[in-house]
Amino acid sequence: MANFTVDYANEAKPWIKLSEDLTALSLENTLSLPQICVVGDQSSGKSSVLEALSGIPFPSGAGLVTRCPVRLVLTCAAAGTSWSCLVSTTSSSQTITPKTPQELPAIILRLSETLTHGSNSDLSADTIVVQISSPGSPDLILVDLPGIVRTATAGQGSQVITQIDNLITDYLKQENTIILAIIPANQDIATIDILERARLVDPAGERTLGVLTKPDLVGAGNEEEVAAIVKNIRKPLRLGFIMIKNRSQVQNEQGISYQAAKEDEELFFSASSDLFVLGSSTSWKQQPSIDTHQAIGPAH
Ligand SMILES: Nc1nc2c(ncn2[C@@H]2O[C@H](COP(=O)(O)OP(=O)(O)OP(=O)(O)O)[C@@H](O)[C@H]2O)c(=O)[nH]1
Ligand SMILES: [Mg+2]
Repeated sequence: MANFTVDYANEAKPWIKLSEDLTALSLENTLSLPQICVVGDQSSGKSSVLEALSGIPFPSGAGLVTRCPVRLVLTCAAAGTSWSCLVSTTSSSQTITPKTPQELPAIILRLSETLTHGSNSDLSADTIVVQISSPGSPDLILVDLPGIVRTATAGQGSQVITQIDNLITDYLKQENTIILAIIPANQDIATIDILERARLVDPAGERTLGVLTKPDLVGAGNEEEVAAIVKNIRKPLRLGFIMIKNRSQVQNEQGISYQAAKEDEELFFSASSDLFVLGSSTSWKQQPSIDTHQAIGPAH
């Protein structure tokens, strides 16, 4: 395992460096860089999954929250170096240096507002780049994207739908993008088109993983249907599905910590494995955690 980690880090580092150089030149989307992207409907829980995966807090909540791509570039620093972070955008030379991860959501929201010229219903294809360097961190690029919008709401022009569509397609079609297709478990999967969109760009299913969110909101009587998805029966994917429970809106408002949310998730799954008729297999509850929250920064 240690060898794998060292080999992986050696292989990933030049890519991360290339990504930084291309981003500085606003060319990050012209070459296909290895990266993990979260895609799915608005409010499906994309940013929450990214936060659970990286340990880095992202803005999340009701309505249209993520309004431009947020590229999180994690690099492993030499032992003894302290946590450092630099936030920038691809459309300006302004940089911000947060002291702790907890400052990030507010900074990201502020920059989103600048990129969308103060309109909270608008979107921007300009990217917010968060570069974090810390000893013990994996070398990884994760991208948070705005959600798919089907109908424009008050204050949004209909061009928003096409704008998001094009933005998502630009990321999906890159051959080195791992697609985390985020699907709320409390919605009928027949109404979710992200799997079809992923299939168009990844017909062999080599880089698409299904992630079911909000299992705590599944309506009574629908558990078997959800279990059939997790067991890869209902909408089979080559890489299958995992299920993850993140903070609810109420827990967000209560400000419960990352650690407390993880414990709550553990409790939820141990109490509801019978409910979802998932049997003794443990693969369904393995999370895509890269266990970075301790390595990446001060506890939060
Ligand atoms: N109950 C419950 N709520 C969740 C879960 N995951 C996310 N949420 C809530 O769902 C809402 C949307 O979560 P986000 O992570 O912001 O979703 P998103 O897909 O990034 O949203 P946009 O960026 O606006 O498209 C928030 O209020 C979260 O607290 C979950 O597993 N269970
Ligand atoms: Mg989001």
